[in-house]
Amino acid sequence: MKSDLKTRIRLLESDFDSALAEASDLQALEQIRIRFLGRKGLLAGLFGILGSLEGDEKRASGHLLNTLKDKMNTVFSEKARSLDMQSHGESFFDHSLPGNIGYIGRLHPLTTLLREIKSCFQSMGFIVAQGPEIETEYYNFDALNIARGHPARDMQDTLFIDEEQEIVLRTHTSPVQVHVMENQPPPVRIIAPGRCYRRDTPDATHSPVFHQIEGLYVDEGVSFADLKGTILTFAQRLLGSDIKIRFRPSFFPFTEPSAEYDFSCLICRGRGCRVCKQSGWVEISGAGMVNPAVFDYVGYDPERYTGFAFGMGVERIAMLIYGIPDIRMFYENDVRLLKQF
Ligand code: 2U9
Repeated sequence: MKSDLKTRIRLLESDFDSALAEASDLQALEQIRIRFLGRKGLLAGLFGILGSLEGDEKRASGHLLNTLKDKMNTVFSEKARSLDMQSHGESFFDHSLPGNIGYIGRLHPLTTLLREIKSCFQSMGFIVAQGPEIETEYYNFDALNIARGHPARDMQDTLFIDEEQEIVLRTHTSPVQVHVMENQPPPVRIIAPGRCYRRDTPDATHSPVFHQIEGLYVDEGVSFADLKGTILTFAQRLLGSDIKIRFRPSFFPFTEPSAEYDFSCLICRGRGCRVCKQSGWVEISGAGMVNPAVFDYVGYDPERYTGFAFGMGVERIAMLIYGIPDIRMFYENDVRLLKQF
């Protein structure tokens, strides 16, 4: 009897679902109500059997039957409402159902980080400057004291649009600073964010297209200490007040003296870990005092004005912050990555 009643309950549910699915009008539905839910219907018949059971068996089967009764009444009512609305030429829509929120789009992690970096410098009085991504060799190289024959200018590193016309895809956003200085006297306090292009074979740390933010501050009396204070303030506003910075001597044609700057490791905060190879430091980018030769190109008096400049690769910082192992992941539009931000 026990397994018989539970089996009959399952069969009744299956027969009811099939009959309801086939019902196409209110008359057919009424027949189903009488057959399954009526006072002398199939469901009432199973409750009759219940009366002959005892103890746990009776409790378990009673629970199954009451659950089935609630379900049959609910789906029957929804079917009746649907057929009733159809008979009036309306389609049934249960407005009490939860909304289908779907997938809410998000900003790309590079966009978010670009906005955060810009905000750090804007809070220090820097203004965002934009410029063309297709540049002449003059603005991308010559005006930055990058002489003809310099390795950065050859075909290995630069994407030429028109070699004869000396048109290139900019390899950094430095040309933007040149345009700004050509068009205004000091003080200049700008950051130049944007896409840059290099003839690089894509791998885990190189991409032909990447994002840079460069900065430039030119005025009377600007010093290397101002550069260090600006980079430190940026690092701590972006990554936390415990972050430290350090500068190491370097060389760039457009800055003298030049330096590379490091942040204390974003992960271990300077204690040493796999990311910083136990050094406690991660290299970020380069900076320096603007080379007076650059001022000559834009007509600034190097006896009166000094300035500092810095660069940074946005993908590199994003990979450190978010722990992304491969730069190419930023451009694959894989929702499995983008949904995590
Ligand atoms: C002007 C004068 C000087 C911008 C600078 C760097 C150092 C630097 C890149 C290295 C790879 C950024 O991380 S990266 O993508 N750049 O290290 N850039 S100083 O100096 C300028 C810019 C404009 C007129």
